[in-house]
Amino acid sequence: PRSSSTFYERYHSLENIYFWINRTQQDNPDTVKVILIGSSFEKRPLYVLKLSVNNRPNKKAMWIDCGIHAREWISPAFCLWFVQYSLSFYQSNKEITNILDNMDVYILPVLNPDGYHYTWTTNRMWRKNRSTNMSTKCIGVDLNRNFDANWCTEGASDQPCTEIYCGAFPESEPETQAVADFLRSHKDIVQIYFSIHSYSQMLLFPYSCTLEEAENHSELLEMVREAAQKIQRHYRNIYKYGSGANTIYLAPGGSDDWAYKLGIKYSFTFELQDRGSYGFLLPPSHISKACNEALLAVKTIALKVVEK
Ligand code: ING
Ligand code: ZN
Repeated sequence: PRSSSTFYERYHSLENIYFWINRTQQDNPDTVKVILIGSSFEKRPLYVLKLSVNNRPNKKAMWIDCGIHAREWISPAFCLWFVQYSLSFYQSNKEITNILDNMDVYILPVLNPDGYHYTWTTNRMWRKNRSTNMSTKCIGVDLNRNFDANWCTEGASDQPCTEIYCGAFPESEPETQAVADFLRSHKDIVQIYFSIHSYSQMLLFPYSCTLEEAENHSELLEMVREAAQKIQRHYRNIYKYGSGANTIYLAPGGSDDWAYKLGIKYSFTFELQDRGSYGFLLPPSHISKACNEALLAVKTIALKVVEK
């Protein structure tokens, strides 16, 4: 029932997510820092939350970004969910405690704020960012085709009016550039990369930009297999898993492939609920289960890396 749903079981406007970021930092000054990593095409700030529970030097880190595609509302909801869970259950849940004791977490709740805002005001099904270009009247670049990983080959389009437009050149978009610059400057500490999408219930890893296997393919496969198995046992829900190109489709210019090629050997894209009944319009009543499934997968993989 609506009366009993919490803040985290609802979708939130961009403005409210900005308020939430600010309040979360103020309420947890020892644990949460807010880092401005850049701004969007329409000049909205791109804030990353850094969760860090102790001052141990030389800690590794994990990155999670949400909301690269505007209409995938469950994705930003997951980033908020993850932060809330981490802050609430550090010291009481042994897995999240172990993870946070060993790594900092960088969370970008809305990678594509202009697109997200546009889905709240104008077109619920918008996917791309909102950048304009003199040479066309069509708006937006698919930010998950704009990274420098076999950029704009088969599975992307150089036509600005399509949903999978790769942009004028790799990292042409300020949102892509901000993420890429941050990860380049933190590549020695970031061990795990997660990008959260919906829908279709899949746990994916590189490559999506080629049918070739990643160097540690079997290790990545084992990680997502275990995560999918845990989701099935705990939540009775099926997630497919495998490399992107083999499991979903060939798609160049994606963020996880780029992060992998940068040297982040544990790089993943999750497609959260559902498998198409509601698609992008997942009802708020499903947020809790969808986020708990993804949380279990993140924890499973992060623990594997911590325990290596
Ligand atoms: N799916 C992703 C997309 O951008 C993907 C699939 C994963 C592409 C990893 C590239 C790399 O098309 C959705 N739902 O957006
Ligand atoms: Zn997506």
